[in-house]
Amino acid sequence: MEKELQHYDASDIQVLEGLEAVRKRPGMYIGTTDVKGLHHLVWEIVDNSIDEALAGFCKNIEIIINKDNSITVKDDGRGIPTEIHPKTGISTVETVYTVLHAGGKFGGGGYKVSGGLHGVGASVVNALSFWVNVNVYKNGKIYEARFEHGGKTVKKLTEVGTCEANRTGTIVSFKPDPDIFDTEIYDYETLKVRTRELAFLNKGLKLTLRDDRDNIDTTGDSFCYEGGISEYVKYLNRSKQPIHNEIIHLEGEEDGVIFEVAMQYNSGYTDSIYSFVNNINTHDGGTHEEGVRRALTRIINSYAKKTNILKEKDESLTGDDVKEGLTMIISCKHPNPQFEGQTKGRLGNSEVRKLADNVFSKGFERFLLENPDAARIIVEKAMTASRARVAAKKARELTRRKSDLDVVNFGGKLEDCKEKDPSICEIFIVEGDSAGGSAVKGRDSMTQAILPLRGKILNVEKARIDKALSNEEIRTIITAFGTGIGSEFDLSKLRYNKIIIMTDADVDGSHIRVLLLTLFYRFFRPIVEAGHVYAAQPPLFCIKHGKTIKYVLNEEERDNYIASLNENTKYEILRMKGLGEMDAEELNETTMDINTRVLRKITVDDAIAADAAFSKLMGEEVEPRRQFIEENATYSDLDI
Ligand code: 1YM
Repeated sequence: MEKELQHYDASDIQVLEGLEAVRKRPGMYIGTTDVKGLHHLVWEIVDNSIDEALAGFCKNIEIIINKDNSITVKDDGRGIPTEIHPKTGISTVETVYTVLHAGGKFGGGGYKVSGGLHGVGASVVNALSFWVNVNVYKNGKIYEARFEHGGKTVKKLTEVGTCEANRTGTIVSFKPDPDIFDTEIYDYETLKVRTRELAFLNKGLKLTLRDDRDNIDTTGDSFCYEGGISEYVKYLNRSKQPIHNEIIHLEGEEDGVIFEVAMQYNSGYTDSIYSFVNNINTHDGGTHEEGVRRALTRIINSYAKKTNILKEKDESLTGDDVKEGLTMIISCKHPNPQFEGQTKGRLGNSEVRKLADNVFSKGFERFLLENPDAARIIVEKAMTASRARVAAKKARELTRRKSDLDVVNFGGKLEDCKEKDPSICEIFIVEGDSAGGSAVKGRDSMTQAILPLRGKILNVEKARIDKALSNEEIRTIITAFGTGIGSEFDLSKLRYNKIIIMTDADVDGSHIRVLLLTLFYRFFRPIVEAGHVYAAQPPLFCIKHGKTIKYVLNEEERDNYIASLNENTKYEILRMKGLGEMDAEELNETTMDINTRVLRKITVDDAIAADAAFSKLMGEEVEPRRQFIEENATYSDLDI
């Protein structure tokens, strides 16, 4: 469809296809008729206002959700032309809203880029609406046209009043047709996210969103960013730690194609690179992204070599090395974009690759030369990433080789279970060798494997993958799980259905548990998400009376139990000291036996929230971590 729309010319502006065609196959024009399609209508109308802003005539756009879930979009552009259109014999407003292939080449002159439906958006919205009302302010007059029931004109463009001589603009209201859409309810947050994004992508343009459905007086949200995509980068990095102050912003134009990029590195290890063409997210990249990536790698390498930060003997930095911790927005405005791929999420225009490379390499090279401090930090970050990549590869090969061997006894540490069917196997990761010893004796050796840990494992939040992999304990865990890590991770290879962390009920135990969870969260997130991770709950007290021995998890249970005892029972309370001090039988009964033990499932409901919590907990800041461990020292709860 995209192709067909892009290959018409001005002489084709005639009724090629009635709006009925749009109603018959709405999916062809707006993708879906679910809640997504419903919201899509708004952006088709807003697109016309944005085009007017890009042409330099519009500064303010207002979007309002009305009481009846209809939408109003207002702009202060020139107003849609009101004259009779020579080709159709009806007003241009009516033509734009009722003729499917009108738009695009209309009006002529000015800078015009379009995403999405390339100018047919207004007629598509009209076709899929119960009613549409258009008002144009221009020449001191107010004009109005109205369409109902899928775009049938019920009021031709008419003068309905006067306005201040210098006021211009367009106001469009529409109510989506309930016969077409599965839902009629607009979601404010959905509209807000995209409204904010459009403000970032179109610097200086003010976009306002308001919800008039509730009776409470809402002022809505207003977005206007003079810094454009630079402010977008700043926004994305808001809860991260940038490693240089400046946000690098580069811009260039050639043959009507505007190309812009903004970037800043943060101390993290992942990248956030988003690219747009005519304000549309190009999820699958394309030539604009390729040009930048190529130039970024080339320029950092040449700078690093020139300044001798990268030595002769060093390996060249790869594309992956230079994007570690990079937050970047690429925005291209193109008069004739070719969207490719299954979901049209890839820019295909080959000339853009060169433009992107040129603009980026010139500007970025200059930035590095003018900001030697930032340049050094950026290059050194890429070099650390490079070293980590090389070391991680070696370590991965090592663990891979190990896992090819008989895993039963590797490293002499893992006491594996006999059963091979993962669905009934469990692994206990146990704090300390002595508890490990008891656990081995007390386990059900058919289905329960034991992996004792010596002391504390490495804090992986603070360490890169290479350092983590050089840690013996971590390597053993990776090999035992069988899933691999990183790009090689495969959940289906997990060798145990339950991974049970068994640590003492004290501060050290809590600390080890948090370290393990951090490791799992960073390297084996799908295992946590799939609910395979548990914390064992060893008892804190043992109550003996007569021949009875009762284990309880905490003070509350202890007190309740004692209260339940017969008044003249002469009883004894023992505080359990640690896993290591229990004998095999005790450990089995209290903590391991599937019939008597208490396990707590570790869940990650919200991966993003968990990530933030882990960063806070495990990052550089000592105080929040200390507080957390102290608060959790009673072993009562650990909610990630
Ligand atoms: C709330 C929706 O549609 N604004 C809008 C649309 C147009 C113009 C200005 C406009 C464009 C041109 C010249 C031009 C459109 N005009 C046409 C067409 N807001 C909204 N604001 N003069 C005014 O492109 O040259 C289509 S959209 F085709 F008639 F020119």
